[in-house]
Amino acid sequence: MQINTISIDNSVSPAKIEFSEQFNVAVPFIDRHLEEGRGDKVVIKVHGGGDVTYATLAEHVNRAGNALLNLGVKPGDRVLMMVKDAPDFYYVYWGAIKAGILPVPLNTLLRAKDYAYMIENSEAAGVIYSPEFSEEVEPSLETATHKPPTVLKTEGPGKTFAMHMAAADTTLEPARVSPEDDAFWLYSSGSTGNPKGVVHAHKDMVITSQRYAVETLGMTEKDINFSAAKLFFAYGLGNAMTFPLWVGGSAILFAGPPSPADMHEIIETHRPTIYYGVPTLYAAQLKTMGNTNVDLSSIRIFISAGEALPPDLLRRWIAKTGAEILDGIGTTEILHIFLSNRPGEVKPGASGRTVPGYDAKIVDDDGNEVPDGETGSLMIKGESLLKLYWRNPEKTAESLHDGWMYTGDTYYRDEDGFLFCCGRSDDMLKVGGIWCSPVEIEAKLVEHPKVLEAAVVGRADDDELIKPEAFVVLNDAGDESDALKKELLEHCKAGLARYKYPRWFNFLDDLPKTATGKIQRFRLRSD
Ligand code: 3UK
Repeated sequence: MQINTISIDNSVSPAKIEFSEQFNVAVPFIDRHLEEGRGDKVVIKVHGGGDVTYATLAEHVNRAGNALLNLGVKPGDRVLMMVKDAPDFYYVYWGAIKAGILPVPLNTLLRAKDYAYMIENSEAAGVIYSPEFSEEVEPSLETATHKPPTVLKTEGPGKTFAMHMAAADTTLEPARVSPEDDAFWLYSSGSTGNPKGVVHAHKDMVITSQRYAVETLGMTEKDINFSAAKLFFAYGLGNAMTFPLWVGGSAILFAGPPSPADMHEIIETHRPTIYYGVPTLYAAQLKTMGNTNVDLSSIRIFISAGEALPPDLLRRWIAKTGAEILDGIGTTEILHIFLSNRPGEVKPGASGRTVPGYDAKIVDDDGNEVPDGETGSLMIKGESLLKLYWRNPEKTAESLHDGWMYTGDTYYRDEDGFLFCCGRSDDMLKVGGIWCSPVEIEAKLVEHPKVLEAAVVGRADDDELIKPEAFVVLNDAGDESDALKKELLEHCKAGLARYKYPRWFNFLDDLPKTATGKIQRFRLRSD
């Protein structure tokens, strides 16, 4: 019997992908490259030093998997990762998967309160974190009512996961699992309530890599991938890890925040062939390029996702660089991009057409498909959809219908089959490509002693990119001042993830509400 293998039949379109009954995804993504003679090939280029070959990767993945098992973590257990973009991320993630343990990469920009919730909600057996994030991770471990038995920093002074890896065996039998078994989780935010654990199966990374990276982008082992979006996002996870590992290519990793200057330096130094950004960053890069010449000639494909790429920004980018950007939409639940523009076939303002293997339909409130040109709710069918939301059967039932998933986005389709995004069907915002819940920012504002009530909506900035705007009702109307706006700004910056603070503040006498007292955010939007 074949185990841990995939067969791809290219004679049909889309290609037919079949998995062996026993299938651990770490085998084709990690071990296969040694069999295919890539042992000495560099898979990870770390900006600032330290290349990793496929052979070193495979050895460290085995060590990491064994280290987790030696520490008492069991197959099926969850290990939360607050790990920066570095080879450690690959080791912990794939070591866990190979051992049948579920890695859960978390957004490293979050705060202690967010982590405490995820530790409790996942009942994690382990937490592995980069020392850079101690300030938020350590207090979360103190306050969480669930205490993960294994807590280790990746590196640094004291006991580290690296020490456990060094002491562990270099060979590891892949856990016997099936293509449909749980492989890893990601957390996704919602407009109300807490983040939800999105459970993905072993087969899902094969699907996204084959459907998007190979069949849509034509990625090969020659490609050098550089993602401004970090590995902990589903977007970055595909760009900078699963896609290169699928095709036998390589990725450049950079642990710092994605400033335009650093992006340009890395591009010129390491000469990537595929670059993945978000609209906010492309806008910032354009501003920086106004004064300098940047050599982007190594890049054959520029990609944008996370939020819609404004047509004017795309036009300005093409005018300046001569290169197009491929906008595509993905979600954590579908794991990667399922609608995309193609090289040479870009429509400004569109998310593109369906990626092979995915079907899209746009439906009205009764679930009936609407004619082309009419807006409705975007639903997607495909092979990489989440299995379920962890311990949230209501949300699972609400989102999944006969293999179709509600994305929560409003779209229309034109006569050429291009799909255009018209915004969210809920109040959620994407700020710099990252989820931002108005409810969370409102709750933070209301914590301030002078604030009675608050409402937060999205407002387009000069680049047509959405940022949070706050409408605040004060306890004492007489307190309205610019000094108080500044105080509220500092209050938000101190208590929320960095990207979530409101960029504009307004004072109102009262908020627009429904008869049942629900805030009508749409009445505050300026569009
Ligand atoms: C919005 C877009 C318009 C949209 C993601 C690439 O962003 C990703 O996943 P998330 O779960 O957010 C999903 C939501 O973000 N969105 C993303 N891309 C676009 N809206 N145009 C776009 N190009 O509201 C969607 O529902 O954070 C992006 C790959 C994998 C991903 N998970």
